[in-house]
Amino acid sequence: MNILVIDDDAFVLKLLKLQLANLGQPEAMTCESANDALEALAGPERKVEIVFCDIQMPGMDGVELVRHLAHIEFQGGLVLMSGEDERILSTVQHLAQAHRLKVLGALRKPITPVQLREILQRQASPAAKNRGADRKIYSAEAVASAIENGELINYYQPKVSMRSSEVVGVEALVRWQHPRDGLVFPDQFIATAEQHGLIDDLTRQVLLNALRQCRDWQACGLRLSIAVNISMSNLVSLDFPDFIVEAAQDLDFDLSLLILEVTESQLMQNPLTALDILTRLRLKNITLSIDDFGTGHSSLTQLRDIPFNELKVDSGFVHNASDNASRRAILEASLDLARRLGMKSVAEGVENLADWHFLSSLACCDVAQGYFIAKPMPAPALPSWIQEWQVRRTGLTE
Ligand code: G
Ligand code: G
Ligand code: MN
Repeated sequence: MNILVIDDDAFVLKLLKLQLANLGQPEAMTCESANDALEALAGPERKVEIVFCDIQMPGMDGVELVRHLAHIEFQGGLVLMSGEDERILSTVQHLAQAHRLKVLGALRKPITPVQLREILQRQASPAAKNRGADRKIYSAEAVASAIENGELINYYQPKVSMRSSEVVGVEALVRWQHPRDGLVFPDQFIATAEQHGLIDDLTRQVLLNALRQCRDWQACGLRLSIAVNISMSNLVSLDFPDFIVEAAQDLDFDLSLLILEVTESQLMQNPLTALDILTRLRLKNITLSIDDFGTGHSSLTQLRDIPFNELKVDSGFVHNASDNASRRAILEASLDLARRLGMKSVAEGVENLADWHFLSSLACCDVAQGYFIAKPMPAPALPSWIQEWQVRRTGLTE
């Protein structure tokens, strides 16, 4: 493997080179400065597959290097190293991921042989090749025809009550059943739909499918709420609430079961129109949920100005909150905020038993959602999942 190690500390370079040699990688290049490294990366040599990079360096530091790597569209894996505090390290990791770099690890020094081996395996695995920059993004024409041909289907992720552990509802998450590429995820086409005026058609189709599905479940005795994601770009046509009301009337659907999850990934273009639409949706007894709370523009200003009645704490504050002081403080404050504003609270990203137990111990969260409970699934899989959950939940509440 073609590896490049960058650290201003010559001893660290020597040590890492030795450790890599012990793992069958004797050829690693080393650089004492980020400037030298950028030169090496631009050079005619073989393509570098992994960069190990110290964050704290005189001259160009790790944050600047990340910016340059993004600029040259570095396709390899990146490992960040630091002797600094954990929060700086994880901030740089987020920065690199936001730049769509493929981060293989963020490690405190000294790095152990076990950690190194894991990093090398991660880069070698085929899954790594499908992540990050290689992800296919579809054209507007392709997305438009997917909508037209009915190739979009909903997956559903269950939500359970923290008090009783009973299933209370599902969130609809759109997927594209692509005729050649298989199941395509929303991060590969939602942004395109938003940018090319297709999001309204897309959302309307997701909504109709969700309402129909929810009504069918009701007919078999499953009364579940249904949450649908809408984007700010849906809040520009004033007839959006009327469309929903009509659809619900046609299907004889009780709108108190509908939740609309609003994420503000971009700023509102027309705040007055958005507020008009959102307020009318509330008047029609639809629940309005502020999604990914605490991230992006999903903030306190929105809470103050928009009549939300549910708050979804972003998974970034929920998963691993028990052993991370900042996550924990933000999670607790968000749940408290929801309670004081008379809103229902939902915690996203409950990934494991520790997350579940920690959330239970806080005793102020209404609903939980996450891989620990269930991953998003196609509609026909839900009834048998519910049966499994009935067994599993008894062990959790005892
Ligand atoms: O599992 P998941 O990959 O489904 O979803 C990724 C992101 O796509 C999430 O932020 C989710 O809110 C968003 N998303 C999923 N379905 C829809 C949808 O129907 N409309 C919009 N606007 N966003 C969606
Ligand atoms: O932005 P929104 O909250 O709508 O996004 C939901 C997204 O979160 C979907 O992509 C869904 O697949 C994902 N998701 C659901 N549960 C978990 C979880 O426990 N952990 C993580 N990392 N993602 C989750
Ligand atoms: Mn959501």
